[in-house]
Amino acid sequence: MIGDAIKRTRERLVKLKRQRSTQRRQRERRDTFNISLVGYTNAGKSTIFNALVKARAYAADQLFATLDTTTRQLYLGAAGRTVSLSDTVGFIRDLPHGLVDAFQATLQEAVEADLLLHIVDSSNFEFPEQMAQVQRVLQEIGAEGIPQILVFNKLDAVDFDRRPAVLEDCYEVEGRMVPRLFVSARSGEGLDGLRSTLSSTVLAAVETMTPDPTIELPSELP
Ligand SMILES: Nc1nc2c(ncn2[C@@H]2O[C@H](COP(=O)(O)OP(=O)(O)O)[C@@H](O)[C@H]2O)c(=O)[nH]1
Ligand SMILES: [Mg+2]
Repeated sequence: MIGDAIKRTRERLVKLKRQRSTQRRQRERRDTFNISLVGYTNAGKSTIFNALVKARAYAADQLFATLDTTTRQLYLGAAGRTVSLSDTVGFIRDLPHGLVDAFQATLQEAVEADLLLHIVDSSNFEFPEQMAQVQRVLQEIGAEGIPQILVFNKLDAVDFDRRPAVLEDCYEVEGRMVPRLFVSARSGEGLDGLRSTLSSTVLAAVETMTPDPTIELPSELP
């Protein structure tokens, strides 16, 4: 009987521990600024993620190379802040049966983000359709209202005569003007610009998020 009681208590402990760590993770998410990389499969999300955090998430020319979300802390020197950056799987339509559950977790990260980096393969002639598909998925999961920055990647693979004159501008996405940057995760071009845009965006967002300490709350309810 004592052996049974010990076993049951152990099991309860394990369960409690798991609940605790889930709660801690949720608390941490609330207290940090969360950025999620979204975009069509093969746009270069994992490569940009690696370049920004210098981690080694798997980048490969294949569908669904990464099924689960990878999250790393990213220090933005210009903002004097650490944010959390999440790599996600590609937002491709018509998911193969059985993969939907695996995608659910990664899509959840996107919904809970404070900012979405929408990565686009600018060397692919079908990028407008791919962007539209990503927007549709964002809408389906209720993430269409989250602020976005468009990162037009693979600038090194864009033909010389199609190269944009300026590397930072705005681009219309469903009637909204969204900040856009051209980068090459491969050559590193534009990544410093991306870091400084992230810093200023995070600073501006955090300023409006932090409650004004000069406003006094009533200490007693009438
Ligand atoms: N030419 C070029 N290829 C890139 C660039 N960024 C990523 N790639 C390649 O595009 C493929 C897909 O990259 P990956 O990061 O796995 O894309 P993801 O599916 O969006 O995560 C890989 O073969 C990368 O090496 C880039 O800036 N230029
Ligand atoms: Mg990837």
